[in-house]
Amino acid sequence: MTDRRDFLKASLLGASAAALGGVLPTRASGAPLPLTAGMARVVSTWDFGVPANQAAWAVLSKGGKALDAVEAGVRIPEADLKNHSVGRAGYPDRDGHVSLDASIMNGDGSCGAVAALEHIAHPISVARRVMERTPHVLLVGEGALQFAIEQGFKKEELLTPESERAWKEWLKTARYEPSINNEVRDYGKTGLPGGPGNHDTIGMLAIDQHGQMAGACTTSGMAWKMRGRVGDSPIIGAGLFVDGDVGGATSTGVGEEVIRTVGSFLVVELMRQGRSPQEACKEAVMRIVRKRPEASKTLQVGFLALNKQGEVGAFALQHGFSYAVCDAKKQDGLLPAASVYTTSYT
Ligand code: SD4
Repeated sequence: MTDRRDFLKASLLGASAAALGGVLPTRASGAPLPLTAGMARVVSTWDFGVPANQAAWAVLSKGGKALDAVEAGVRIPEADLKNHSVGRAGYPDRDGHVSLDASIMNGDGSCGAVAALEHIAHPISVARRVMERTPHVLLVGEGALQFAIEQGFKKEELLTPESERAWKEWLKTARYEPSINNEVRDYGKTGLPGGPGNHDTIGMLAIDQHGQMAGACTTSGMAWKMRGRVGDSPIIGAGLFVDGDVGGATSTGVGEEVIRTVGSFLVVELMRQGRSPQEACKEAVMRIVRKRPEASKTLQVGFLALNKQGEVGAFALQHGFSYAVCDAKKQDGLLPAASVYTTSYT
């Protein structure tokens, strides 16, 4: 029964991948094959991962470092005024403040993060400075802002007129209902990075030509969240984890569920025990299903993983999670992830 369901889902996914102009399937799952030594690859969450990967690829293809690539890559959606779930123009909290979370991690275990950071358009670059210029891993709120300003980052108003309008519209009901973004979106076709939903994080993982790995994760978090709320994205082990001996993982969706299961760390540890990236992502999602069987039906969580051989896997609770893959063969691949629950395309 399960096999038949999986088979049907795999066929549908293959068809969707073709429709999206994705990477040509090289395995039954549609995921690209492992890399040979000296080749680079970058993967990231959602359709806005396509242009982000291209910026990362500009670094990787010249022999640059994975760490520089992931920072450069995720700065693209952070700067995108049409993207309301990452960086500048992110939707605010319920009190109208845009507050951003980000983390960055190297395969050698060095990492940095910022949470509830306001007024700075590129939290990922502040996270990198935390990693490289402080003895700490995570700075939050006022302290993170003070550090950013000391480091020369510009203090700006991040609430755009469009985001402000959306927030005022939301205030009419003020109901907090994270939506499941399960439209299969294509960045190029819809022109709607971030889509109509009220959340979506970019998580990016890269392996460079020297075999080094790094990851980055950045978000404005759940739209209309409580002031001071921090999600999984800046929590090392939850929204992002990279161990160069094994691989990396990142997550998107309702961060509370990912924090409860320390999701990205779990995915990497499962890979360490021999699971493929796909199997590891699926098991991390199933952990949420088993712990919270009812809640898991109504919310989205997706994991994306890249092991040190360059194999890629992704899995989500709900249908509609997509991930972008970029390497020397294809720079604009977008693939739909397999999921536990299948809801209809809208
Ligand atoms: C958070 N995980 O703050 C982020 C939001 C997100 O898709 O990824 N949404 O909980």
